[in-house]
Amino acid sequence: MKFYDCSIAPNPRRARIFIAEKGLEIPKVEIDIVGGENLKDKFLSVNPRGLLPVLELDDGTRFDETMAICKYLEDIYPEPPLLGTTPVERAQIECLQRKMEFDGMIASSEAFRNNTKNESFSYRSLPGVDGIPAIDGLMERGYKTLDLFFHWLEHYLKDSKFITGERFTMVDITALCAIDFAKWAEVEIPKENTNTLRWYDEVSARPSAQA
Ligand SMILES: N[C@@H](CCC(=O)N[C@@H](CS)C(=O)NCC(=O)O)C(=O)O
Repeated sequence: MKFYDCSIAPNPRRARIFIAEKGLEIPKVEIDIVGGENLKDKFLSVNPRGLLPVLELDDGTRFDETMAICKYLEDIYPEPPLLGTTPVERAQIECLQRKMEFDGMIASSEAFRNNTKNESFSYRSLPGVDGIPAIDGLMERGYKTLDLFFHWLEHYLKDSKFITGERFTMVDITALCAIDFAKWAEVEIPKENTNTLRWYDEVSARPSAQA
């Protein structure tokens, strides 16, 4: 297997943390998104949409979505389980994983990528080859959605150690990466969200968070 990575980017980080939690060593190929390497022919022959991460199998099969990569690895390496162990748990984790991704990851992306004053990214409202110019209203929607993300995250963490209960899962990985991504748009965990702050310190201290 081969993992096409970008060490500073939030979606590759989700997959990297997942891989580290599984204790796997997968050879990495670093692609420089800031320098535009993902939009050059060499990488476009790997993923024509110019997006990272990508997992390539030894037979050349490729997966270019973070969750597809994680689901594949969970099937092949079930321990420790990060996507649930029963049909009910898997469905519950899927519900929350999607909420963290849409309200956290995508909202951070909207807030960061639609800032017309940020010259490095304002010309790329969408990542990859489909980049379109920044759209002001999307930045505002991103910030408003992040408020809701933090509100609901605090609610989920009120009575449990991790977001879905007593076990660390993909939901925690996506939420952690979304929070660190939100900092790019200068949004931090609200000071009064004490459960989220407690959880954030704990998950950030896991060795996988440094992967
Ligand atoms: N839905 C994809 C999103 C992938 C994505 O947006 N990747 C970003 C890095 S976090 C990217 O490749 N950006 C390239 C760019 O900005 O041109 C996934 O979950 O893997």
